[in-house]
Amino acid sequence: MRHSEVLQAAGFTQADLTGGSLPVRSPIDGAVVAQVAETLAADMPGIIAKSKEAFKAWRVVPAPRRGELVRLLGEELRAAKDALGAVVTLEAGKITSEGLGEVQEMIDICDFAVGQSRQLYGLTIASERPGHRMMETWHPMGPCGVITAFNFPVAVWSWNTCLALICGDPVIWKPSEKTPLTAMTCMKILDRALERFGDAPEGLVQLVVGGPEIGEALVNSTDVPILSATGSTRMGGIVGPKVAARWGRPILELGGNNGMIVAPSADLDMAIRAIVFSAVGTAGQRCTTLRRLIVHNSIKDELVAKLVPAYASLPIGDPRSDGTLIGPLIDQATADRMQAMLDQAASEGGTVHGGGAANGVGDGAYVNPAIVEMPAQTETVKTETFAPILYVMGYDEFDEAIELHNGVPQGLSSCIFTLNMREAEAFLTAAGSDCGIANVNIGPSGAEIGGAFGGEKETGGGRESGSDAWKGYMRRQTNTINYSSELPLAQGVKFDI
Ligand code: UN1
Repeated sequence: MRHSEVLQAAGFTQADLTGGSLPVRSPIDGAVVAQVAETLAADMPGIIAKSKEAFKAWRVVPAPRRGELVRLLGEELRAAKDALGAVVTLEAGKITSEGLGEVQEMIDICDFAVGQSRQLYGLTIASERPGHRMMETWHPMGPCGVITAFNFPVAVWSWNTCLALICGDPVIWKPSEKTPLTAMTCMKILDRALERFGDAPEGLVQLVVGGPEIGEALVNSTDVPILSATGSTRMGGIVGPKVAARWGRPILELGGNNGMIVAPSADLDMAIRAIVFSAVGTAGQRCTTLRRLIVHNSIKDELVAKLVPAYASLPIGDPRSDGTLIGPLIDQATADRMQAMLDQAASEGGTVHGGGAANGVGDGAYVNPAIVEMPAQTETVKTETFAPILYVMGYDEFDEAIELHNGVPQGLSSCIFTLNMREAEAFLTAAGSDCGIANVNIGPSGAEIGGAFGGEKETGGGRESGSDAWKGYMRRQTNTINYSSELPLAQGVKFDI
């Protein structure tokens, strides 16, 4: 399908796509596919005020009823899966199967959140005082700002929005300036769910499109108590302290530098499949992408000798075509940075296999994925480059592998390939991986929504998606109820008047 047909199928009108100040390029061929309208910074106070009003109404809607809206959103997403997936491919350059996979991730979190809407459980706590009862209650927090990145332009919004909605919080969404069309498509889909729902307050979910000053208004407003931001560590380093300084709650999901330890007992065929998917899938532009391979020296040469030809045979090209496994990078600047980092790694003693522009592919930023054998974990290896570069390092002792693995500033995802249960278990202990996600015999990317998603250190500490991440969108209240006719004080304090 041509770009215009994809946009038409997603429900765009000419008016949506023309006349605005923000050009939108498809990484597939660099074509400008739309000029969309941007939100004015001057409009942000009104947008935030509207969200505050919506909060007053939404917070008292029973949570299972709020879940009904998310259930309807899940239905609408199912119906729009192909259309939205195609816009993800058009605007983010993902291969068709990954574009659809991202929409499936949205559907999955809808289902999760619907169930969760009936399980916003607090504890009942034994009181030390006679005739007293203690409990905790979870209440809605208020407007939730959601700042998302280009690489998962819709799924990350849905993780945050589905939980925020069932928790009673309105949402103001600022997508990446590179991917406003996927965001606008989501809003069209959500509108259909809102219409079927009937009586949701106006402004429950608002989209703001534009540059940093738009995001800044969300970051700085005390009327936006929760600010969830996904993107670079540099961005998080600015956003996090600003939100904290005004006593807001940041949920940060920042850079990763995800590693895999390959132990001597590893099933190498399985490891190779996992390595290739997690290192070159999404053209190396997932925050969970595999970037470091820490391989036992006894199998390192064999593994590299198998990986290099496997890499060379990967189909690179138009992400819409059947069989393509590697689509374009988001833009040429990313390809240039990849090349600069490969040059830097070579100057540090690295042996580079692959890299460079993929010839004969088209007008987008198509690159050959690269494997770089490194003599040590240098500064270049410790830096997250959002491109398909896989650094390979050797180890002799298991403890050395763990040390190398944890010896980077980021802490998102990690894994080990081993059939030795002692190593597998040790990797998951307090002295093992220091990441938010740690896997055994699975690559570091492609997490399911059921688990809490996020990581430590420079990754920012936030948790989104499954498990009890919903608690990040609510305030906890501890309640003590006295049903006796006495007024005993805790800790045995006497204060008779
Ligand atoms: C991201 O790259 O920001 O685990 C999110 C994964 C996906 C989510 C990635 N489920 O790779």
